[in-house]
Order: sequence, then structure tokens, then C-alpha cells
Amino acid sequence: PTVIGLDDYRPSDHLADTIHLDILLHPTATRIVAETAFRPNPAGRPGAPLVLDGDELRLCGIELDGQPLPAEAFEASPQGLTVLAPPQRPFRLRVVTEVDPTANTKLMGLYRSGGIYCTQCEADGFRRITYALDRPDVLSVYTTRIEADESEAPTLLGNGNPGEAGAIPGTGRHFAIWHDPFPKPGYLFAVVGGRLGKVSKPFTTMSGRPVEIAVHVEPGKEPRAEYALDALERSMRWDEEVFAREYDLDVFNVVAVSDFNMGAMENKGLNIFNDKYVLASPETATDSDYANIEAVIAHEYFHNWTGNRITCRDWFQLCLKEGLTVFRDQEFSSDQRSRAVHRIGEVRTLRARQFTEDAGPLAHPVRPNQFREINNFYTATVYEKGAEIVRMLKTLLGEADFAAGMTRFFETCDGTAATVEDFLDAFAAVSGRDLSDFARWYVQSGTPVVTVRTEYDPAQARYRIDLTQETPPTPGQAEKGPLVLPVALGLVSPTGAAIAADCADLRPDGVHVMAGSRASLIFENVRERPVPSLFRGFSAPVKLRLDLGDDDLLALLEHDSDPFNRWQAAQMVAMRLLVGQATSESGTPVEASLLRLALALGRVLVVESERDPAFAALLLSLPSETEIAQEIGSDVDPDAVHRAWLAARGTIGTVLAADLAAIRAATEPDGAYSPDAASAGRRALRNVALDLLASADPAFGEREADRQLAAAGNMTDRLAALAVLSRIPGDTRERALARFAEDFAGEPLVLDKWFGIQAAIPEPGTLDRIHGLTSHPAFSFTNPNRVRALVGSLALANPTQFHRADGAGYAFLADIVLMLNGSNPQVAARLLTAFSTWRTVEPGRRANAESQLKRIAREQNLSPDVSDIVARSLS
Ligand code: B3K
Ligand code: ZN
Repeated sequence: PTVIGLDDYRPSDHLADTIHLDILLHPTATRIVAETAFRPNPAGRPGAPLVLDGDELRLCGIELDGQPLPAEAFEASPQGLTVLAPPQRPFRLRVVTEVDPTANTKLMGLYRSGGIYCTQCEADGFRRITYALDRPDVLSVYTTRIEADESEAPTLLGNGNPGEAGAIPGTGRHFAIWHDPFPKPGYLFAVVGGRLGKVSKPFTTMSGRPVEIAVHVEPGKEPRAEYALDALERSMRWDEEVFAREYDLDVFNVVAVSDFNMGAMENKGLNIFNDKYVLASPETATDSDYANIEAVIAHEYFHNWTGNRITCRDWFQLCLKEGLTVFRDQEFSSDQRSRAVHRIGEVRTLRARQFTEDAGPLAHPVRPNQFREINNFYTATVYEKGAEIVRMLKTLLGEADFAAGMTRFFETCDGTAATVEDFLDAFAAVSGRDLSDFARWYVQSGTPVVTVRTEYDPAQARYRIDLTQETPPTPGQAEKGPLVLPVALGLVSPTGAAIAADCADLRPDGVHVMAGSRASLIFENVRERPVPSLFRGFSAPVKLRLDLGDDDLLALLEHDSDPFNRWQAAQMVAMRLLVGQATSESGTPVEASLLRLALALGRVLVVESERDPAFAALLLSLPSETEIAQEIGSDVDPDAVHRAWLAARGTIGTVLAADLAAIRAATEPDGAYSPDAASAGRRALRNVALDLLASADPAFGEREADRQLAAAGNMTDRLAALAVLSRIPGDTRERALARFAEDFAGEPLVLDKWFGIQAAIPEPGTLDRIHGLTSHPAFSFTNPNRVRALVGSLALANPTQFHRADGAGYAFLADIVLMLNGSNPQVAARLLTAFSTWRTVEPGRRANAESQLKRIAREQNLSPDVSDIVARSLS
């Protein structure tokens, strides 16, 4: 595949002002008549040919201004159409194409999912429907007529507002016309046709405009769409209250489909969702499913302004819509739930996914400067690190200037295809600040490491913190410069009291802005040796190297006023001893340290398990095996990491057994299930307690989990119990697994959880079990959710079995990647990224992983998606 560079950008030679589509739905031969009003772009090259994108298209007819276009006037292939000498004035081109939605296994363009016609056009799927200027900076007003058999597709949905609709007498067919007045790029185009049930309600916008909001699902599943509808209503209200953004059409439709490559898609007025992020009932969805639904519904809705009204000039600006929209959905969820708990969750995800990406061969800047396949750049770096940059901007500027900058961005860029520079310019303009140094966050890849040295001088009552930052080299970027880091900090007395921070370089809100490679902060009038609490609330996405001992960290756990750093302190103590244990260079007395940690957690739990159970649950969750491996960084032995992790959990469970039992007794479910954050927090704590108790005493854990499984009135408690049982080999486990499959035989989304739990069992028999499950009647390689549940869980949630010493885990994943390479390259490429840590494992495993990557690389007919990932992974 060819490399596309950010610097290669030039405006389109032509513009497309309006597009009229007539889509005649048919299972295997859908016809699309597209009539586009083109004109030369004043900013383009005069006299240039009209070059339209296509992908696997069949051209059936072409007319220019009502006249058939002679064969010598154009060139066409499935991959494109060029009008060689188009008129130097506005003209209309009518193109007829035919596609087969049933055969479309890539799930890009127009396809069928469970009998429902649907589309996915981002990043470049519109060209799989008709020939088009398929680039985000060509904005058109769309009118779409959809026609279908009324019996097959009673519901017909498009972008924008509904217009004329009705039956076509004597044909059994009907039609609906949709008009979207907002100019948009092709990637936001969508149609849906099918037999769907819906839930809906009226919504009145802040200026008093009535809107009908609706969620469409498989008939019969309507009750399971109520929570998504409620989340949508709350999202719409929140965006009015917090960002003064109002919805702009008469209807807003969400449609759930079961075959979808990612989470959801923000098509204008017609969001299409993976049903996993819509359908919920207490019996089938867990607390985290409910939270994810709320977040994804909000995310896609928020795109209506950040993404749709203001879109991206080119795909290099992807973070402009994605990072910003993730920031907005995180703020929304934090307002709906517990902010501190949500922040910890965000950081755990960032560390597990984005830090891993930054540390490996796929590292790239938040705004990449080149790509071969854009679909491989919908990454944790663009999304989650992109959101962190927006959050830092807010911290740097403060609430007021940040809000003013957002308003200015909305006002100046509305209706345009914008760039990261346009975004930063808005904030520079309202604050009068120069943000050019800050902009380095967008172009420099890698995770900065901040090293801290502290010194206390009791005689002078002076305390000093020295900070240095350094970013390790990443592919294609050997040299790194310093980043602007907002360091939110405070001083804490080891005995609990806060110490006033008397420091000239600290803003009144406790933030030091570090702009260079090093900084020294001097604090005066410090009467006792303090403990520093740094990067409060994770104020910058950095790795922190701190010269604090366990006692100081445990003092932070007990006394810091910042909840994030209380959690972080416990994680650091745990991480230190887990790494020590896993690399068995235990200069540190691991057992003693573990004991101190467990006792400190026990003390803190007394208050926290009452005050904020969700926070207490997080305190009890050790760093994951993935995080431990990342911290070790080289020559990792996943088995040793796993043993260390198991042992630490066992010890904590043993030391805290009485407290954990008390927690379980105090959090017995009472009454009906409610997905609210407080109730979910109690369940989370109760289930973490079960997990730790089972780690300490598997026989007890088996009995208790089995009891919980039998009594559970909701999926959260049921699944937590099943997960605990899944790690205790024996008949009880096998019976529980079999029973679960029977109970939920008709529930694909629940069976995904069942596939996932089994694929994550850290035992040598798991690979065989997974092989067996690939022939389970509920499993299918054509459904991305099924594949991710079974194969993705092995690759991402089962380090010991994916990284098996004999290489069988790697070989299995490589087989699947090669199998899906042709049918669904996006899913194949995404699975393949699991290899990205291959250089950090010990030499034997490393050699096995390399040989599988090379085997993939040797294959003929690799998709651009897979070929790009494998090439970068090996480079
Ligand atoms: N914008 C879509 C992602 C499209 C992915 C294309 N491969 C969902 C989202 O971020 O909201
Ligand atoms: Zn998004």
C-alpha cells in the first residue's frame, strides 16, 4: 500500500454541493443511482480531471448533464472512476452502481446484519456504495430516497429529516425520502432498512424545538433499549447545559445491529450501533455494560457537534473529533457517576492500552504524520491520549478560558472541515496565550517519564522537589523534546494533615506548569518532612518515577486529599513488590511489604467501604498482569508475572479475610437491581471481595461463588461468580459453565461473556477449549463480537496462554488473522495488534512470536490493513 503523508494535503480539485441518492435495496443486487452536482473548486487545479473513489463497485450507467457519457470520456474500474475532461463549470453527474450487501463480509459500505440493511462509511466506506469524492473535506447536502420490499424492510431510515414516504402500488415495495440540510462528508452517510422495533420519546431542545428521539432494535428486544434511550436523553441535556450545544434536526435515530466492526458510528442523525452498546437488561447486562452503553451513546451523540458540524480536514486530524469527543464523554460520565472512580477507570484503560501502544512498534503521534491504512489509526493513542491532551489544555487554561475557547471553536469552525491548528487557535485567541509548545503533544509520540527527587532541610524549613522529564525514542522519532506538563500537586504530612504549599512556582490552584526538561520547586515554611502528592488526578499522561518509600506511599493512601493519588499510591506499592517478585531479584522483602500494604488497605477499607464502595473496590484491585509486564519492560516471563500476581492476591485475601467477609455480609443484595453508580459500586466491592477470598482459599471460593451463581438476580453478580469459578479447576466449574450456556442459549451477547471467560482461563488446557468452542453452534467467525469474545480474550486477557512458551498461542492467533484477512481485514488487523508487545517477552517466546509474524508477512494477498500492522510490528 502507498504511504499517505500529512504534508501531501491539497484541496480537492472539485466540490460536490448536493448528492441525490436513490437506493433500491435488494439482498444481493442493490442499485444505487447517485446524482451529484459537481463544480470546479476555486482552490483546486483548473482543468483537472474528476477523479472519484470506488471500492469493489460495479458501474451500470453514467450520464453527464442528462446525456450518456461516451466511453472515451471516462475511465472506470471497481476501484475508481475518472471523468477525463469535465466541464469547467457546475455540472451534474448521474452514476448507477450495483452492490451485493449479502456478500459484503468486510462490514464496510452497505451490508446486511441479521437481515437488516445497514451501512458503515467511516473511514472510506462511502466509495463502496457509489463513486465519490470520498474525503472528509468535501461536504455535500444529501437527499436520499430508499426503496425496499415492504415485507422485508418496513423501516427505512436515512440521515437528516424524514420527508415523503409511501407504498409503490402493485409492487409490494415502498419508499422513504430523507433530507439532511447540513453539508457533510460521505463518511457520515448512512441508510438502514429492515424489520425493527423501536422505543422513542419527545425531546425539547433548550431553545424549545421539538425532536423525536428513538432507538431501533430487533423486534421483541424493545425493553432492552430503554436504558440507551434514557442515556441519549441525558446526553442531549448535558451537552446543552455544559457546552451550550443544541441538537439540530427533527429526529435522532439510533439503530442497533449485531454485526459491527467497532462500537458505534456517529452518522448524522442516524447513529448505527453494535448492539452490545445498546441492549441491556438486568438479566443480560452487567454494570459495566450499562456504563459502556451510557458512554458510547453519549460519545456518538456528542459527535454531532465535535465531528459532524465541525468535521476533519483530512484523516490526520482524526484526534480533532475523536480525542475531543472522548474527553466530552468522559466528562459526561464523570458528572453522571463518581468523578474520582471514573478517573481511575480512565487511567487504567489509558495505561493498559495506550501506554502499551506507545511502548511498542505501533507507537504513533496523536496526530500521525503518515499512514498506509487509516482504519489502523482508530487507536488508544488517537482516542484516549487525544482526550488527555484536551484535559491538560483545560487544566492549563482554567475553567473559564477553556469554556471560552470551546465556544470560540464552535462558532468559528461550525460547518467546516477543520484542523488541530484551528482548535488550538481558538484557545490561543481567547486566552492570549502562545500554545505552540503545548502543540508538541500532538506530534511527539511516546510516554514521557518524569523522575522526581525530593529533599527536606529541617533547619531551613525548606522542601525541594526536582523534576526531570524524558521521552524514550519511538519508531521514526529518535529525538524528543520536552512537553508542557501541568503538574497538579500538594504536600501531605505523614501523619495526615495537609501542609500548606508555600511555593512561588505553584499557581493558587496547586498546579505547576513544567515546560522544560527539568524543574525545581522550593517550598518554604515546611515544619515537618512532607510527602509529595504529584500529578493529582493524573494531571498529565506520564510515567512517574518517584523516590518515595513504601511508608510514604502508604501515608498518601491513608491521608491524601486527592482520591486518585490515594489509589495510585497503593498501586505503586503493589507494583513495586509484584515486579520484585516476578523478576525474583527480590532485594525488597516482598512478604513484609505486602503485609504492610494489606494492613493499610484494611485500615482504609473501614471507612471507604461505607463511604464509596466503588472506590474501595478499586483500592483492592491490584495492577493487572499487562501493567506488570509493561513495568518490567524487557525479557518478561508471563508465567512468572502470573505467579507473582496470584501470590499477592492470595496474601491480601488471607490477611484481609475477616474484613472481606464482613464486606460481603454488609453488601448482600437487597431488592431489585438498579444500574445506578452507587448500587453498581456495592456490587463491585462485594465481587472483588469474593475474588480475593477465593484467591486465598479456593475451596471456600468455589462454594461461595457457586452459591452466588445460584442466587444471583442479575448478570453482574452471576458473571462475577462465574469468573471466580472459572479459575478454580474442577467439576463445579464445568457444571457451572454448562448450566450458564443452557440458561442463555438464545442470547448471543451473553454467550460472548461465556466465550470470553473461558478464553481467559490461565491454564494450559485453554487453547484446546477455545478450539472446541469455535465449533459451538453460537460461535461464528463472521460476527466480530463473537471473534473478539473468544479470540480477542485469549490475546488480550490471557497473558500466560497467549504467550505460551511453546508458541501455540501465537500460532493460533496467526491462523485466525490469516483466515479473516480476506473476509474482514479490519477485525483481522485489530487482533494482530496483540503481537505488539512481542519484543518485550523473554527470548524463547520472542523468537516464536517473530516467526509467526514473519509467517503472516510472507502470505500473498494480504489486505492493506493486515499488511500495514505486520510490517510495522516487525520493523
Ligand atoms: N467514528 C467511529 C469509528 C469509525 C472507525 C472506522 N474504522 C466511532 C467513534 O469513534 O465514535
Ligand atoms: Zn468517536
